[in-house]
Amino acid sequence: MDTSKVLSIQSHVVSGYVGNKCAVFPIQLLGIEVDYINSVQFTNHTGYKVVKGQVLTEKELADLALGLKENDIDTYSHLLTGYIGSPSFLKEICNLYKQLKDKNPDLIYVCDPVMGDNGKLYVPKELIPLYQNLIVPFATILTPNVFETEILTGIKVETHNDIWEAINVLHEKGCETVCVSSAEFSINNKKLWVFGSTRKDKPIKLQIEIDKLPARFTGTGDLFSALLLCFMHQTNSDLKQSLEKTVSALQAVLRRTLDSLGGQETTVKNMELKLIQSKDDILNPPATYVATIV
Ligand code: ATP
Ligand code: PLP
Ligand code: PXL
Repeated sequence: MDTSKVLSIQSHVVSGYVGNKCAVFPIQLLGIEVDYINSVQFTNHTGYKVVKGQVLTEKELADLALGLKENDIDTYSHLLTGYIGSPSFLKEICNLYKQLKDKNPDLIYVCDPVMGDNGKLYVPKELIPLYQNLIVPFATILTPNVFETEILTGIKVETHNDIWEAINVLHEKGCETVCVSSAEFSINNKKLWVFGSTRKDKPIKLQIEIDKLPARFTGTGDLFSALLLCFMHQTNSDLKQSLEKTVSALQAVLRRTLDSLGGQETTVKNMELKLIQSKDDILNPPATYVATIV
């Protein structure tokens, strides 16, 4: 029996799909147990004109961690984190990581170091050194985008070579597996690239080229990290298969989301991911993308 259990700490939205709403369904569908802490409870993601709701404080997170510990229900195989809005909350996540690691030395930490995109930082800059010093050395799998890769390493990424150099720096800082979840290069703005590298057991470097769809989605980074966690587990950490399945399932979700528009113009509401409707593609990703070994 699979005794794996994930603890996912991410946003909850009442309506729509980001954060835990993107992560919990695929993880359960793929047969892994998941407990989840909602770092915020908002009506919807922040791209809508109004956002109402509550933010969990670091003290409240510490309280939940203590409750799990005191009942001896804090044994997890995986910790998954995404968008974190404040330095003090990130520090409390580090404390919780230590608690879970003490309980299970084989704990796998999948961290999406959400800080920004396209040259724009959307978290307080005080989070940067915390990710650099407290998270990168401990993350088993890190899923930054290209901008976050630059911030974490100080390397300006303009070419594929720069990506590999930056990924090596992250490995040297202690991170076992790095997957750059999306990168664009000015030389070809119709393509997106995903890069993956592991230095564990059998080191491998991979890339996948994706045709960029003509739309802006929300929640795709969160879905990427959740799927990668599941497929790494399912394939016994075969990074090539895991990246291929992750990208293939994700692209199927995005295509279904676009197809559902049936020609209507895109709105923030009709661009919510068609995640539930894509359950078969998540369960058995079509073999549409093949990773190139670099
Ligand atoms: P994070 O900030 O969480 O690290 P990210 O910025 O890398 O995430 P996205 O840019 O949303 O997240 O990309 C994640 C994945 O979503 C990509 O690997 C790609 O498969 C898919 N994706 C996102 N937008 C598009 C698009 N317009 N066309 C095709 N694929 C897309
Ligand atoms: N603002 C907040 C509060 C977020 O949580 C996020 C997501 O990570 C963003 C902005 C960025 O969203 P996107 O990845 O769609 O640019
Ligand atoms: O995926 C990112 C995300 C997470 N959490 C909240 C968001 C968003 C993106 O907009 O608004 C609350």
